Amino acid sequence: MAIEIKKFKKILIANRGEIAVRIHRACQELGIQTVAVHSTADNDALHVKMANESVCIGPAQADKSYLNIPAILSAAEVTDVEAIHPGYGFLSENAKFAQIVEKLGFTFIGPKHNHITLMGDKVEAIKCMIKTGVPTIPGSGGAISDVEDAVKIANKIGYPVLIKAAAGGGGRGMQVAHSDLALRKAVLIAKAEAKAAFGDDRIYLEKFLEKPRHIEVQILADMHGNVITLGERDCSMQRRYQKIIEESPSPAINDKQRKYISDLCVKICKDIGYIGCGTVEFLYENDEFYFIEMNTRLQVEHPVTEMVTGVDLVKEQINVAMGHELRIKKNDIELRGHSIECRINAENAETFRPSPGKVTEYFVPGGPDVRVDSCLYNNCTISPYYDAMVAKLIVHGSTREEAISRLQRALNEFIVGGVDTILPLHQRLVSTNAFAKGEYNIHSVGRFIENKRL
Ligand code: MV4
Repeated sequence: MAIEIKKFKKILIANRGEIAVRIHRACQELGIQTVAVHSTADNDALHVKMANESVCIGPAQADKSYLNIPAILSAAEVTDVEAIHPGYGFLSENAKFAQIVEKLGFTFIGPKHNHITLMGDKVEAIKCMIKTGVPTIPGSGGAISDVEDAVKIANKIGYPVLIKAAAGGGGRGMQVAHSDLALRKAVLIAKAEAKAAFGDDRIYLEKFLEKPRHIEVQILADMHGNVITLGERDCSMQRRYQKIIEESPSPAINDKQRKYISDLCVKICKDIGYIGCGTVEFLYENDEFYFIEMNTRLQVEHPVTEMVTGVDLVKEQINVAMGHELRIKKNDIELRGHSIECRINAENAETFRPSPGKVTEYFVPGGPDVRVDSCLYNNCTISPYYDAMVAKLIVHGSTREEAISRLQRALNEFIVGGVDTILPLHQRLVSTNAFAKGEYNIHSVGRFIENKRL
């Protein structure tokens, strides 16, 4: 069957903040007009100022605006766009939204809704990976039927074990258990919590990995059967499931391991017929990789991949959605140098309390191989209603050492006045010996905050 090539003239960006700005920039370069949607709290937001048109879709609370499907669809109708880009968060992994967008004749700039559904169900995703031959963490390999089932599996794989919600993801609804007694209690708690949070009480069990790294692979796939991987990102520098520093390539793995996970990801995408951009997440411990989740969206940390591959992921994502073939078809894309991203949250660097308010001074670092993706401008206001991440500082260097010194230099130049940011935390983190050596895991930042050492 011939694939219809569409030419988008106008895209609605169903998001806010730095990612809405990022998507707008890609559209401009492709000669595509943009429509911003916004809440009343975002009347003066940068993404609204930059867009060619804008529509107010509701009050400040996200569920009444950025998550308001009828309001967003109405905005798409009245502005006569061909496509909707969901960004990350909000409606980006809402399969029902993707389905209704397509049903109304718009293009959803993302994967097919059935792939969002598949990967949103963590139990089904793991079953799919087992079928494809992707290594997963020893565990139940499916939903647990009852408490005794859980105890049996735990005794087979050994404690500690981790209980996860099938409808969870991103760390929501997890419980560690170190004994039969604790497990019996945790299963009941986890089920009740999953039921309350997701309306789905299915849970599954895995061996708890004590000191893993979080390594994820970026993929792109088109409608013509081409699948490419664009290297990996190491996202282990995180606090409470929120990544704060990401880098590519991972300082922990070698080229042979890189090729191994890349090949796994190509196989996954080909097996399920995945289209669009996506990320396959692995935990890495003791030289082994284990699949944990697949994200069916553009991610916050996509710029580090762009810096080492030279590929504009957002433009490529839009091109693929129009039915074009990927412009880069070889799978062994060239990875050049090293890139690191620091997420700049408007939070106190010690207490992590959000710090909304007016930005009274704003100076952005510059110089070679420094990039800032941000929604800030001088005298703008950071709203208390949304995520505290207001900017990302991304650097590139020919080596990891060069990238780190450039990052230190750029962090020192960065000024955000009037509100607290975690810039001082970043300065301390990237100046540790452990970070210089690339020796960190998912617990390192938490420990650093407590003991001032990685
Ligand atoms: C794990 C784990 C240890 N063992 N699974 C947290 C988010 C979700 N994507 C999976 N997560 C984890 N799964 C087993 N069997 C530790 C984590 C985890 C984590 C993973 C990635 C990045 C940050 C994390 C922070 C805490 C726990």
